Amino acid sequence: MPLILKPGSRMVVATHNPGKARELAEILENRFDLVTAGQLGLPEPEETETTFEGNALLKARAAAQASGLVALADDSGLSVSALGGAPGIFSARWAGETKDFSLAMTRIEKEVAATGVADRSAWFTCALAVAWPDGPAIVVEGRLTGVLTFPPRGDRGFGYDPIFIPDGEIETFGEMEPTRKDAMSHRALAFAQLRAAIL
Ligand code: ITT
Repeated sequence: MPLILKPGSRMVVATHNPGKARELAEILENRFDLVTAGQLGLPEPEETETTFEGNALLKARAAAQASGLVALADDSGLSVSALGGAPGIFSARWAGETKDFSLAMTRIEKEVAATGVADRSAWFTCALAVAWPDGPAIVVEGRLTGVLTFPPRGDRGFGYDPIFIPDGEIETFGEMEPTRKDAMSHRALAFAQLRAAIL
């Protein structure tokens, strides 16, 4: 049976990151009756997989099983070419227990400088997984390339947005109008695939 999501159906967004939850709600444009994992008091599973897709599936499945609802999860992160793709799936973990992204951005700046490599290219990845409570699941991935800039610029967005300028743009994601970010982001690219697959 093909996997289909009906507009208006109730869905849990399996994230505890408010920045992501806001962007996902904007990108989904009231298509669904959304409730967040935080609102349902669902536990945050440990991210034990080694890929964005693996971790997105793990989070979606855990939320679908715990809630009995269709669940959407996002696993995402920033990969830096000069650092061989780090922090990648460890993007949230580089900000430490206190989720201090100015610390994480400074670490990236220092580690890139220490390599002596001139390349400042980087990319954001977003894996989106949808899991149904009775077992089926689907996962897709979107990627957006850009360049890093230091010091960080702008206080919009979240996470690593202030150091990332998408290719062809002059503003960082931290400076950009949120609707512009939502139109081009790795999250939007992943959602376009999801829409093609199940909507
Ligand atoms: P959940 O697992 O509860 O969804 P999390 O923040 O732990 O929240 P991830 O493990 O997927 O989520 O970590 C992704 C990190 O990558 C996130 O904390 C951000 O710092 C960063 N990131 C992902 N998308 C981003 C974006 O659009 N802009 C800036 N940083 C982003």
